[in-house]
Amino acid sequence: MNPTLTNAWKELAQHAREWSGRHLRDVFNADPNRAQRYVAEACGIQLDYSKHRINDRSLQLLQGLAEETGVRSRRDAMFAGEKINNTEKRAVLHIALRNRGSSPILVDGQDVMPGVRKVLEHMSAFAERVRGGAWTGRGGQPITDIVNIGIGGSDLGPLMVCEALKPYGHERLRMHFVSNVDGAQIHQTLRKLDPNTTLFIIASKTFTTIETLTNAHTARDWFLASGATEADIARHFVAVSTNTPAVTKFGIAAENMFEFWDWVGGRYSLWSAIGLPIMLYIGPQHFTALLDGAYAMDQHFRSAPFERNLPVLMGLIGVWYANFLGSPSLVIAPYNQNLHRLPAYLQQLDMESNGKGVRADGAKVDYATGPIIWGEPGINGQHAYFQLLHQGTHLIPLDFILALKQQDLDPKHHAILIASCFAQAAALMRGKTGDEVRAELDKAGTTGERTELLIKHKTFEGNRPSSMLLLETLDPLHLGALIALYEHKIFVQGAVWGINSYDQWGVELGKQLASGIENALTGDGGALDYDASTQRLIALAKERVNLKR
Ligand code: G6Q
Repeated sequence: MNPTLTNAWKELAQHAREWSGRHLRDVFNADPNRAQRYVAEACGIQLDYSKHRINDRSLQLLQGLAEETGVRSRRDAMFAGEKINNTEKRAVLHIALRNRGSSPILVDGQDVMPGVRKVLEHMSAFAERVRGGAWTGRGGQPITDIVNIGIGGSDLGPLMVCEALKPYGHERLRMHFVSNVDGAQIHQTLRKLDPNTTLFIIASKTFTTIETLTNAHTARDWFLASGATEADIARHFVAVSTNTPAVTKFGIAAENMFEFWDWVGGRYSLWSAIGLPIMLYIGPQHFTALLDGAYAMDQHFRSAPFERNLPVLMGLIGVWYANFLGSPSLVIAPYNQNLHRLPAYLQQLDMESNGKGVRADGAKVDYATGPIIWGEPGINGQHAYFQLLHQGTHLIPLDFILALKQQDLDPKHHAILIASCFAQAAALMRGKTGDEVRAELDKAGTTGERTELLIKHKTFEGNRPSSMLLLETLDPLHLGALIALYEHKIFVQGAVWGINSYDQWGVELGKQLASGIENALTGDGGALDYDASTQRLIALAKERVNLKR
């Protein structure tokens, strides 16, 4: 449905006018309980949303919008295995991958849970052997290095989680992730490795992705060139895919393939066999805790009332900024170093899901949809992009993410980390008035015209909103819950906007276009189907560099 036709949308548009000219500083001053009231908590994650341009009326209207646009029934349809990915006619069941309940989840009348459990057992048995040293390379030595070759959804999730959970990693195993088809990445990685103790995971849902297959063939050639035989491949190459024939054709035996299903979207797949590198690195027990955390968040999303439901609150606050306050962007600022790949991971998760201009029913939207997601670890961001957030001309809300506790915690470092995070959120909200700057300048002895000039530059408008997401600790359980929180936040927004968050035709286009140009670059023919600019670029590349298939 078109959300702009709902009553709530019209009232929200009206209500948004009340917010123009209102400063969060005054909103806090007027309500001494605001800091306590605008906090929600679930699964060891606290969401403080008090520093947003919202009040009780805004929240009530936004929840009304969720009701009118059918967020509740769509959520239930997803959990029931209905084919809510209508363009690809697929169910959307990453929630089944971490389902700890005993009820079946049906797709086309078939319970998917036995298959899910079987693959998890296959992964665990394999992981135990590799970790324990029983699975050896061709020379009989234990595996020391694991290279995941995959891209997009088959790379970012496992990479982000392995980085986030480094303190839980196996001490003998070094993890490597190769995604880019730029040969520099695979060659630089291979240079460091011993073929006799390296295990490659070829991760591709389709097993047709050119980047992954090119890197996989290069890895196999490198392995064979070291003196290994075709028969040795079985001990050094495993695959994660939905495409058994293509995996077998590559030379990987069926028993070394870990299966998943078309109802797992690439960017939602780290809970499936795509998470194999995670399980190898942190072990089956910690991997199970990751699933448990996500399952707990699934239960919260399914059952908590909207006014205390974390994904619903975050989703609706995002809709408020995108559609009523004119903000096109959201910054992800984790304050823990091990979460340094979280912004990139969430960038894909959100932008590939909700970067859509057509509703599920085929109608073109005439309202903003998915936000532009970007960011870097917050503490580094303070020394870089935060300037624009403080004094630039765009309204860009932030998600501050901070784990209160973590492994490798140095209290002295952690105090500075936490202080910086809280201080930034406070400064963005509060700003700094001209009078405060003047007082500082007076104290420093600055006078006259210079004072007047500096006041203009050193005044911070403030009124810049943010969420504060506090994790009790950064461990597998809380990380699982955090990722699932974002998955469901994206779901809520997609449901309000009436779009299909689970297809990715933009990604498919890229895959199609590259193969046509590659033919033109490596063959004799031109590329007559392309525009003049692209043809000129193709001719230039052909003239300057020797390319081959
Ligand atoms: C994810 C996207 C995309 C996909 C990659 C890799 O949702 O569809 O990022 O994961 O293009 O695809 P394969 O796993 O099929 O190689």
